[in-house]
Amino acid sequence: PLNLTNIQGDILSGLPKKTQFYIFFDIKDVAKFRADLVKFVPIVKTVAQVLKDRDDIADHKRRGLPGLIPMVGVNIAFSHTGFQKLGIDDSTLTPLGDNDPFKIGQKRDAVTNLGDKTRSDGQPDWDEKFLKDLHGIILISGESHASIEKKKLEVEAIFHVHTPKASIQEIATIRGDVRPGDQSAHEHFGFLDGISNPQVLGFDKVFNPGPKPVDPGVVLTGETGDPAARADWAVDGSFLAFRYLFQEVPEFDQFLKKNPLAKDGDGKDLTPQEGSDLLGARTVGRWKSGAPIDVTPFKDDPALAADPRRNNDFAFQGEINSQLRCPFGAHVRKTNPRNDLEVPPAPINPIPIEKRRIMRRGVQFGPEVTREEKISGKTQHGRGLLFACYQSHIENGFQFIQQSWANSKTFPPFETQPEDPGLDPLIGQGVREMSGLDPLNEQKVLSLPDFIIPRGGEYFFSPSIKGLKNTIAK
Ligand code: N7H
Repeated sequence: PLNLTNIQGDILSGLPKKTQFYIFFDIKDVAKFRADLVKFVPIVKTVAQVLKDRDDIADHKRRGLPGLIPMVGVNIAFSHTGFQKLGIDDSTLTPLGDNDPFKIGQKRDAVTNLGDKTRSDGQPDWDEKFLKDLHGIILISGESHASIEKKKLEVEAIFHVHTPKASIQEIATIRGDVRPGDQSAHEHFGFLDGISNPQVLGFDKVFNPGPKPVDPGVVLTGETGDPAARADWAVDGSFLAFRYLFQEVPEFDQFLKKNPLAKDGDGKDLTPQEGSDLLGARTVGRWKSGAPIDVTPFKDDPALAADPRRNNDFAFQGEINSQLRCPFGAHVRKTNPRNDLEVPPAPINPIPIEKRRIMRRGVQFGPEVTREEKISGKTQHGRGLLFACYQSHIENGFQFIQQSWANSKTFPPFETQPEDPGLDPLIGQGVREMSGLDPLNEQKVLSLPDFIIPRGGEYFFSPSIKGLKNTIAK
């Protein structure tokens, strides 16, 4: 069984997440940092502790007590340059050597593999702060701003930040917040998120119908299913791929408004509002409620969306080789093609997708859309997703999904279909064109503006507690 007291909490269970600080830091003084880390490790929240927190929250609710119980969680992860600075040999974390995404770092990967736009000097067109080397990230999450502010002061005190004895320097601190009210689990475009994450063997107790559970080594280094040999200290960790993704929400809404579908796939006339909603659902592959369009293609079904036994139970098999129910390029079909790859006769060569699964743990940042933005259709305030996902191999997970699936107009591959699927309409980088948005004219290609723009990121490794305590701290 997995040692849940050895694994950082965000990886398997997700830290409590109403509000989160992402603190990107540089190590200023290696000896001091390693000494300070001895005091920091005890406040790192493990999976076991997150599960205990959840029980406490459930108990609090059961007893009908008011408000939220104060609850914070702290995690830490390091980049390759961070390990270099610390003088720690991380070679078992980079099995691909000089091509390993962890080793080259996301700044270079963004330009060579991910397709991010570049500036004239060849750097990715990112926020300046992310063009520096970032040695690590500290995540602080909790139920209120007051709790995480307090925890941040505690963390800063441990590393003597703002004093001459400082062992780290904060390069950037970004606060993420779930959205208010009934939008709390929805991302900024309005779609329910966090429905489909891999169910992990040896960890999850209840398995809901959906993609088959994965070996723990798909997410955790050194566990069953991770093909790489890892040094002892590097076992039970996970790679954290972070992306600073801005979303142009008013522009997305205007696009849907300007291009409503006239009819659904049954030939039924739609009102402009219904036509725009269906178009939006077909870019994502789910309705805003979360209901998958592969199951309920032309009409939202909020009860289905809310039912964990049904809301992930689909595999694009309703109409093999067809975009009638769900476009090939729809975001959830691109990023988890399910039977498109796994089950003949649809795929040319069946390929298991287990090793492509990622554990998504992002949080929204930025304010709600204002009235002026709604009226003008133009973004005036930065907002989006602090995208974060865990996996045991970046080249199998995040990097592969972005480069080989989202950015590829011929994926998923079908022999019998004349049209290319096109890029992922939300995250695909390149010429964002996509077929299949109109269910009655699958070959029609629509061009889409860039609604999601990467402005930074890095690859980190989130070590086990033992790794932190025995190898990294001193
Ligand atoms: Fe995506 N969105 O609002 O449309 N994503 N995503 N994502 N995404 C998913 O099924 C979104 C991004 C995946 O197993 C849902 O839980 C936004 C990146 C994967 O069926 C919605 C951004 C990558 C899945 C969104 C963004 C992925 C997934 C449906 C950026 C990887 C699960 C909710 C701002 C490279 C697929 C759900 C599955 C689902 C949205 C980014 C991957 C609504 C707004 C960069 C693997």
